[in-house]
Amino acid sequence: MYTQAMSVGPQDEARRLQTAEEQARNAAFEQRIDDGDFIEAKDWMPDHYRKTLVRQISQHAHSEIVGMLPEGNWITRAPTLKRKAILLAKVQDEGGHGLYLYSAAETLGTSRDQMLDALHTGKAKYSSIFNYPTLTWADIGVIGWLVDGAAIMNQVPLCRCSYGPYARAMIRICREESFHQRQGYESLLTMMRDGTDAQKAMVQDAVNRWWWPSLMMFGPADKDSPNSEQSMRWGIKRLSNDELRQKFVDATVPQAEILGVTLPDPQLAWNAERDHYDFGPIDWSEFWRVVGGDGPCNRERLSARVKAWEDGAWVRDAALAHAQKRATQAAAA
Ligand code: BYC
Repeated sequence: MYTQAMSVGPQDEARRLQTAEEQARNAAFEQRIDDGDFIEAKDWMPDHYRKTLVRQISQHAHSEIVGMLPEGNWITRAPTLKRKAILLAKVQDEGGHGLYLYSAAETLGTSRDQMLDALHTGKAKYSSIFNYPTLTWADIGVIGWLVDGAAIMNQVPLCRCSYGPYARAMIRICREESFHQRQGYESLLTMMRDGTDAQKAMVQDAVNRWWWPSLMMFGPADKDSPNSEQSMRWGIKRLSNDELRQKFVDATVPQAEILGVTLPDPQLAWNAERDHYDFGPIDWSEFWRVVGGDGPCNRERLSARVKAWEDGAWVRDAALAHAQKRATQAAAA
């Protein structure tokens, strides 16, 4: 019995060889990452790399389509035809971003139905920011300025992500996000320059409510971010959560000064030694509560998504039936 346990049979030998082969594949993969190569859908990749990408890209896709909801609320109430047309285009863009991202995630072998099922059953995450309500028209401008501004800061480095299909989707998304940020800023500038006192106060109130949640978009502090180290090692993330948050604060403070709004942080101050703005502590308990499903609008957002999915079932059925009919006709011709 003892000798049997010690013996190296053909199966053990195969396992040992497979391990050596796997090690070589892993080393070749790591080398490609170090060389800055793009990894493509058909290339070999470690399971953990694939899972990390599916997690991040699908969460990102969910954020885009859930992100349509708070803004969609205001399409019927936009103050002018011009603002309505801009908002319609923006919300439609977010839907498009979701579709590019679901397609990019599908190249990794996960179906769209699986990803959407995870969203609808509350298993998948989406950005915490979309669990806050849009109470006034100024919120729409502030979402463009701060939320899309934070999104661009986070997403421009993703254009250099090591996974080719994600990186290419991000290039187009970032171009559109840039228009989103500018339209938001311009709408706020109009209210702050030409608006009534009540409108100016409305902008300030919206800034007060969205500032901290926007800083939370970048994710937990680096020391509490379980995925960052490996994702940065693989070139999925190029800059850390804290680095991006700092870049966002540095870029946004001067914009707030031009707008004439204050940011709701008494500790916000230029630090010449660091060459950056210092800012106050983030309420991480609020962040984790919202991520955990208990934010102001989590239930409303999820039920709106589930309803849209259920109400759209007949469209999906009709499209499938039509595609099948065409395929049958083509086969018979
Ligand atoms: N909200 O280890 P960490 C948009 C989760 S769309 C919720 O740092 P990672 C827009 C994180 O998933 C904006 N959850 O994670 C759309 C992880 O949980 P799991 C969306 C968050 O992945 C429409 C755990 O916390 N942008 O802007 O290394 C209209 C630990 O975090 C959040 C993207 O998705 C959060 N804020 O880094 C307008 C960009 N933060 O999965 C605008 C792509 C963290 O381990 N994603 N978590 O259970 C990323 O860059 C990264 O995934 C993150 C997080 C920086 C967000």
